[in-house]
Amino acid sequence: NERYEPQAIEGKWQTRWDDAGIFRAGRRPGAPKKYVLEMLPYPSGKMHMGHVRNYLLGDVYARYYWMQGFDVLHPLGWDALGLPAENAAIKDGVHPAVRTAENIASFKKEVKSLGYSYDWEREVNTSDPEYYRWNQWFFIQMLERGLVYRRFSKVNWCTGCHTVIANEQVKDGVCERCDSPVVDKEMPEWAFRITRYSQELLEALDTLKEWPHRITAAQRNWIGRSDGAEADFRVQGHDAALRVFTTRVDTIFGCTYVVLAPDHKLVAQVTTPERRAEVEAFARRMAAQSKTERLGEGTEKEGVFTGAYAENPFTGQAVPIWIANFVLSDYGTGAVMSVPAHDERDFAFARKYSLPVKVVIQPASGDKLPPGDKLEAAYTEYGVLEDSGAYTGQTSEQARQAMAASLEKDGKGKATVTYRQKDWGFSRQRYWGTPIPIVYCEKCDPERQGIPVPVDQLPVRLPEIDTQAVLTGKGEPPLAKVASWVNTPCPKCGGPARREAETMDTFVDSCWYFARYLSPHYDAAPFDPKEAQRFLPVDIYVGGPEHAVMHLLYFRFWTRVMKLLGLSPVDEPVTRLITQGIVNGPDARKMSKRWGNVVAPSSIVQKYGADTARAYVLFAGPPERDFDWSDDQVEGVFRFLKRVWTLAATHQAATATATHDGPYEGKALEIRRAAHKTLKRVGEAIERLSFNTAIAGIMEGVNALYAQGTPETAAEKAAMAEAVRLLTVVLTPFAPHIADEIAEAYGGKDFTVAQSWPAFDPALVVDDVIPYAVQVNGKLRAEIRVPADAAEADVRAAAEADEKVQAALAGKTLRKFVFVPKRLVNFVAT
Ligand code: ANZ
Ligand code: ZN
Repeated sequence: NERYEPQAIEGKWQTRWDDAGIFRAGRRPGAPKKYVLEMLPYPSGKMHMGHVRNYLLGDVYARYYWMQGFDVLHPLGWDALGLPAENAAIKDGVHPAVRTAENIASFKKEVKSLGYSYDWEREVNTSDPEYYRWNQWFFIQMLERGLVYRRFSKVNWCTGCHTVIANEQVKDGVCERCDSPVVDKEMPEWAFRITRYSQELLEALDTLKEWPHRITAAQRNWIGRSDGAEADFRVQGHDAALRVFTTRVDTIFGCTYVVLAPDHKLVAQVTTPERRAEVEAFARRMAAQSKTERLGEGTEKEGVFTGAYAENPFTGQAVPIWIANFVLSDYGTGAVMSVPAHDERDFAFARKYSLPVKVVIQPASGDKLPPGDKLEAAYTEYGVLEDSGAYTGQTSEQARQAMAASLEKDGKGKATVTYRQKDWGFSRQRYWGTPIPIVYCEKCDPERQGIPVPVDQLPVRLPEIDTQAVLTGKGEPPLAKVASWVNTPCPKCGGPARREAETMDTFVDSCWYFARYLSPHYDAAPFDPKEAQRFLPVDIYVGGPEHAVMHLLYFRFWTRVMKLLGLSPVDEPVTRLITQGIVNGPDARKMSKRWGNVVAPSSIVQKYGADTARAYVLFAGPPERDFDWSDDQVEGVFRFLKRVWTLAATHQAATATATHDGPYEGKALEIRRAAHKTLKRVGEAIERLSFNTAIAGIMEGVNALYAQGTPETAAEKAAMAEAVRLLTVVLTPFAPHIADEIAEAYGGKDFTVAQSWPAFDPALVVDDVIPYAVQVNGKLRAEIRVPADAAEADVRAAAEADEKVQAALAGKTLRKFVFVPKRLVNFVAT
């Protein structure tokens, strides 16, 4: 066929791939494995370009790895439970299960139209009782091990969604999803004791070498380990010591007073008779204030002297004991050592009450601070100790450790570790979630701790409901209204009991779905441990960076639980994480209904075919960066595929069966050089996640082949036939349909993806390699070596792949890229 008509060939190949089962994981049992995964979608009705891009990034690797001889697992499933379907049901009365099934069907059709290499036999649907049964099973295992517990706590209650939502979902006091105000509510709730793993989760971040730095940094910050110390100050004239908590024990020689919370238990004991009236009045006034009043931004720091003195554990020096509004009794030890020279709050307080200020830390730079009485502001950085006895001259870091050790040795204190991370409350007052497998029986369980449903009675299924009567969005949790379901015999005594009416946060579903794909219908456990041995961890995981701290932390936690339960051998779920950038509309705003700038994938597939849609989205920019949609570029990519088609069609009759044994010279050699260089370039670009330059490389290769004109001799024809076949190889990850169509026309017997990725001939790719200097903001950061004729995009990609350059660019926004051919590149970033 002379004309490139994608619509005429794409469906055919999709069916053939499916029928042949070429994407079935496990079909190469002896080969090494690769597990390529994209974050499972929430099946809203329509697929958008963000999904297209997400799955493509995985798809390129999956196909490439098949061609590298791996046994590849590349599955897709549905995050089918959750709020949006239930909120929609409240509006229009359509049962969430019905809507979800429809959405999945239409979403899946769109996914299929793009020709992704999924193993559809592994499809998982989290709203299927066959799936959520294992959420319940995990819950019970974790309950038995103290990793699930019931607590009373202040929760974030969304007044719009009528449910508890996670801290991370509250943005400036309103719900991230519905923009309604979020209020505090005291409620019993179920929680996972994720904090038992805080330290492990933190330490293991160092092993995640192939995760984007900003994701591991966000997790580190979220876990928020803080290393502090407790130290005892003996109270003079009393047989008592007050214990302070500090994160800066290195400043202890600069402590000039200590402060107790007004309701600290030592206050009454140590206050001197002459100070008693004033201290008691102050404490009473504080007791009448709320925390926010006491600690609010505009609240002036105030306090009173107790009349008593305490001795610094290092110097024995006596300092006055105060009480003040800013010290809380329920944080740390309820007592603070104040170091006005090095803490802003203490500084303000000391100036206000004319307490001494003593400098004990000097900047590491060598600058000198003025003496305490001349100091204008606290110096709060780390530095070098002075006037600190045996510790003088040490750095803050050294002194913190040495001083904590000394306190511990003398029995006067210890080093402490605290974490900002909290346990994960996962109770939700919604219908469309996994029922929590718990029963409350007044007789067997008067404390209402909850009795777990016996494992052999799982799953606890969601009941059929009268949607309009139950999903009202008001009052008690929906399941509490379903009498026939909520009333159940007690598993212990058989007497009347009630089920837990709350359901689980859907983040539970996404904690372990990647393992369910291993054996999606296994029914002896959540998944087959033998398959876990084979396929875990996930080698490549692609998803949005917005999941940095919830999903990506929760599923790391869950992976540890799966190991604890003997199900899986791995500590970490994912080796390499790729976070994709956003697809903006043509107007540089994120594609969204709100802006009316959405380009529907189906419209592109219909007009240009899936291959153009795929190649364009991958060509438009590096995977981790945002890009703005451009219709012109879509056209350009379509024209490029047409050129590929025409090249193949033009030479097919004359060359497809050509053979040549002898040497290749002149034009024949040039054709081979162009083909092998392209092969090399594309393979290397894929390895370093530079799909845009891979496609640019194919484009240049095609141009180079056109430039050679019509092959005449047997050698030239054989070279051209080889070149076209190699083109189909390199096109396969990006534009697989056209690749298979051309390969077949050239006598290919098997799908391109089932062939092995050929090695390029080193003799054909030799090029002069030259050094480039890589600067960031004009400063030399690296030197890279690239082919002398490398295009700007390749030089840039090679520069961006350099670790030192990445480190220098981390956290910055690129403003400008300067390219001086054959000499240097410079990234201007702020
Ligand atoms: C001495 C010191 C010197 C401090 C210095 C800081 C800087 P984070 O990091 O939030 O844990 N603190 C301790 N307990 C307190 C309480 N109950 N109420 C109010 N403040 C309290 O904060 C720990 C720091 O907060 C501690 O370290 C203590 O002040 C104060 F140059 O101790 B620091
Ligand atoms: Zn009972």
